[in-house]
Amino acid sequence: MYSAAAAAASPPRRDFISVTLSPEEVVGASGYNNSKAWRRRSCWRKWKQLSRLQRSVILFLFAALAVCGVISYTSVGEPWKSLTNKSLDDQRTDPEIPGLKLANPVVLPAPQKADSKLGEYPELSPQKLPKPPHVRRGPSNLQIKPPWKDVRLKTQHDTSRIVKEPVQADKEEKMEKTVISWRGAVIEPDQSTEPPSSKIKEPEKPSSVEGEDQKEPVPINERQRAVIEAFRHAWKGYKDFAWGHDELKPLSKSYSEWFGLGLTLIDALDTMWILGLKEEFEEARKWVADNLVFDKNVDVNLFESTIRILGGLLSTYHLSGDSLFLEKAKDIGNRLMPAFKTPSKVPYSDVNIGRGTAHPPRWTSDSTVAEVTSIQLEFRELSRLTGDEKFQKAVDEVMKHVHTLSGKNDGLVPMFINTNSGQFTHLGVYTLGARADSYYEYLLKQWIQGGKKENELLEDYMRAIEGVKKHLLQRSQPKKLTFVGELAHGHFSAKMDHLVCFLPGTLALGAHNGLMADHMKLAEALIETCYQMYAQVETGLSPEIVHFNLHAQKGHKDVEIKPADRHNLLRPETVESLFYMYRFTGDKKYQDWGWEILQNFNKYTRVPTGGYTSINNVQNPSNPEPRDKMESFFLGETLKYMFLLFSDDIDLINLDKYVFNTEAHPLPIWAPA
Ligand code: DMJ
Repeated sequence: MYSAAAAAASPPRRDFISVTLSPEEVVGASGYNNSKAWRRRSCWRKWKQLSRLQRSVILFLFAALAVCGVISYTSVGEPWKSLTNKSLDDQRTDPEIPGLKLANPVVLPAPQKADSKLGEYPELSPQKLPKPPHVRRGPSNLQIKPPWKDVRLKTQHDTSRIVKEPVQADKEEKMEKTVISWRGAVIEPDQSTEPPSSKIKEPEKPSSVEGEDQKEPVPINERQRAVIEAFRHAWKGYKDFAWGHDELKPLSKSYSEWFGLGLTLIDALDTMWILGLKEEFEEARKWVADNLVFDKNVDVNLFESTIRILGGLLSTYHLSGDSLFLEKAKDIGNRLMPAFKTPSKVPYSDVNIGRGTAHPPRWTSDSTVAEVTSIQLEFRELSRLTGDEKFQKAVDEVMKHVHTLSGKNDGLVPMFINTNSGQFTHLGVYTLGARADSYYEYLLKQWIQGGKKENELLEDYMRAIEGVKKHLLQRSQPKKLTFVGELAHGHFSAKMDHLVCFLPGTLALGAHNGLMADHMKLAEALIETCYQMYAQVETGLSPEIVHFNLHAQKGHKDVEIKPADRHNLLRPETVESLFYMYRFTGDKKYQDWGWEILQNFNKYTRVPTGGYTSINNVQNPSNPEPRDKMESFFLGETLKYMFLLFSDDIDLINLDKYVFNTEAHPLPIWAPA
């Protein structure tokens, strides 16, 4: 474990070079004569006295030094340039929370040509953050080690990786260099510009088998052990009373069905893998092999089944290398495709996976914006793995369409979109909570997944964050917490869903990937707020929705809770953001906050006979009113992010290699072609 104090106390390591001088070389031994002519003569004499071999060695050393000098100049040059640029960028931003300085409306500069005015914008470079104190052991092509040795690598792919033809490479090089710039962040898609979809030719291998490294497993710590214990307790309830069903009802010792597809089991597969729960994983795998059948006359929600089932199967395939999960992923992916058969190609919300028919909800022909724009990571990855373009084409089309739509407010999107017209509906209401949240998350994450080449995604993301700063940020009283409110037809509401707490993590991820430094500052402020949404409540657990006080009133905290909003569904967003914040800053307070939250989950939501339950009243510690339901995301997300938060091993799902979908299923970042 890292200790900043210990590091500061330990003396710096010193290296010594010993030089032996002959007596006449010692100053004073032969008298001091420092004339230029004497020094030149003496050097030449020395040189002549050397043997031929000695002279060759010295000349060779000089040549080697010169080569090293040239190499190190070029590699030091870039970071130096970006550091200089970063400080320029910093000068342009507000020293506090830049978003609160709303006086200057931000305008997205028109795309610049690479050769014009480039000097005006700092180059995009990974933000320099204090190095976190994590253990890094050796190279890590494989970020995560299988939790046991006899791992079954059942992959049946014998296909080779795509080999880029020289002609294509040449073509790319000659392409016009378009530069996307956003107040200082400049993206030069120099080798890019071709949409990834057109490059899909052959299936890819799972990331787990691409490069086995020799990394030793990092021992788990006490807090991680506590997460494992919590997981086992939850799993016991599921196994005893809900095995193979969607969700556990831990109090009534029964289950509820949503799609009838073993939702909790599938959502939890990769968590078990990451936590190293071999037996549990094997048992669950057997259920998938023997019982998971998608040929069922059942309506499923496209978004929910994509992020939980398709996402869960894909990530488990990557981690385990077991082709069973890819086969199942292909099956469900194909069965979800009818959703895209709409006049506008904006998908319907529901699909009957047995009949191959899709439809919107009964009362409307609208879909939710977050739902149609947060299925992309999964479908794109399915195309990459299968070599079948149709999945990616369908979801990319939705993004391209949404990119061009009117009705946005400085990058902020309405909550509904019509599947016939393809237009936004219910205009004028903007939130980062329910129905819009993961639209923003997936803009950034798709850009990262695709190797940071798809400029429209980045452009939309950057514009949206500026929109958040301009329209939705406010400060509460008395603690001056920065929060993200909502805008309804020009009226600001100080309401914030717990769902919005994904945002600090996403902002931090963007900053880690080279976006503006003020995103990180905003992330720091917002995660503090999300933590306060727990800390200021009687049970230490956040309600579903809070309202912030904009005016100081005696005896009032920052956070107000309405009776209808005081439930807690065991949601992950705050823990998720704590995980990102700890990974990128190494600040242990984030782990401590997560630890508090875990203890409060144990105190108020744990059911003695197995499982955890959502509660109705976070304000009543003596009776939090259990709701009798354990959501699948408690195992899929909340406990997984807890475990990762408490880990000091940055290779345990390395964030430069994996991107998490919105249900915490890690998918590989595509390597550059
Ligand atoms: C999850 O299904 C996903 O995180 C989704 O993006 C939002 N809702 C739940 C968790 O709260």
